[in-house]
Amino acid sequence: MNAYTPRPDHRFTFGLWTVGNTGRDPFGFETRAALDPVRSVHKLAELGAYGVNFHDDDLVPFGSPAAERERIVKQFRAALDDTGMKVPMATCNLFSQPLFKDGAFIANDPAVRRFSVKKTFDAIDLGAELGAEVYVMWGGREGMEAEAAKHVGTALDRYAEAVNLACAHVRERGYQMVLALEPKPNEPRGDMLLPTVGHALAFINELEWPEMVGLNPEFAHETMSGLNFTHAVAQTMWHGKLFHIDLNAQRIGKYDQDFRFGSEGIRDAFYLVKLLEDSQWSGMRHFDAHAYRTEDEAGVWQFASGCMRNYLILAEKAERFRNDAEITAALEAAMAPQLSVPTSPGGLGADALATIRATSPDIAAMTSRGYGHERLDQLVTELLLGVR
Ligand SMILES: [Mn+2]
Repeated sequence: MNAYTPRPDHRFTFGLWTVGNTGRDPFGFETRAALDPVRSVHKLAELGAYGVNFHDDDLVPFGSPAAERERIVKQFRAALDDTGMKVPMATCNLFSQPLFKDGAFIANDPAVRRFSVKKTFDAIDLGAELGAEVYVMWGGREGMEAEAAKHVGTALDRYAEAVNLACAHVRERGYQMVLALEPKPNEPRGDMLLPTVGHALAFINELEWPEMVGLNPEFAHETMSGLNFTHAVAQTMWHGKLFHIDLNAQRIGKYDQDFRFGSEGIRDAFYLVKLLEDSQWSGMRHFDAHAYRTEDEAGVWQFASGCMRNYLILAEKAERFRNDAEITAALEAAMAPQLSVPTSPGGLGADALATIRATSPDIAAMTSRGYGHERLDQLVTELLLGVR
């Protein structure tokens, strides 16, 4: 046991689909056997995780009869009881079955849309049954390749309608559950709706019960577009909409990699962990990632441990950042604390506007000053490289 040993109070969670990933990709078949969800629960508990999350079909295979569903859920619940593992989040697979080829909530065929909403209701019920308080909505097939086939504004009408129906179901059943939309720019569709955090935040304002809906931003998804994930999460928090988070690693410009957290983009991962820890974010540290295709089951558990261990190492670096006197001095030299000073301390009234109009700063002094960002950034780099 040491400072980097995961414990349940660190609130690390994994999707059943993450450790259960069989290594299949668009060019090759499975490289390892599927994992029994019960085994994943026991193994993750042993490694120090807090809980597991799942898509409906990860736990109960698509099309299972009611008796089979009951048997599986009973076994799974027994594993949770044995280990103390929780199910903080649930979600619905609306992308694997061929019937979703034209979309789920935005399929042109109303029958496909109605079935997608019904499947969502069932997944919400299954999640609620196992204690989930967050329901994630990733629209894996909500997009298109043939631009002519779907009008985007009308598709957004149908998308909003489906999210509203899900909210109505939660309200009618009286669940303590919020919904979290997960943006992604592309993959598997050529272009997907709600491609970024910004698009999704704006979409929430058009919903029937916007207070019930927030976001589940994912490291890989914003990074695929070349966007700064930490900024996306910070703005999501600023709107009070960070309901869940998907942690993994990704290089800009590549296919959706879903690598072990911290394996790529260490600097970006550091600023993200620093943001979550500095703001004492109370949610789960959820990993939506999978082991490399080269791995056997032992490699899968190395992958899971690595995700948690990297988070804890970066959390310790964030604490060192806070307590490092030279970094604090460099932040002061950069005037970082003054960003909290309002531009107009007097507010928005006539006097305050007059004060702004009368301002006459020392332009030459403002022009000539340096902010010392080179020194500040080098200090952070040395912190991350382990030499301070
Ligand atoms: Mn995800």
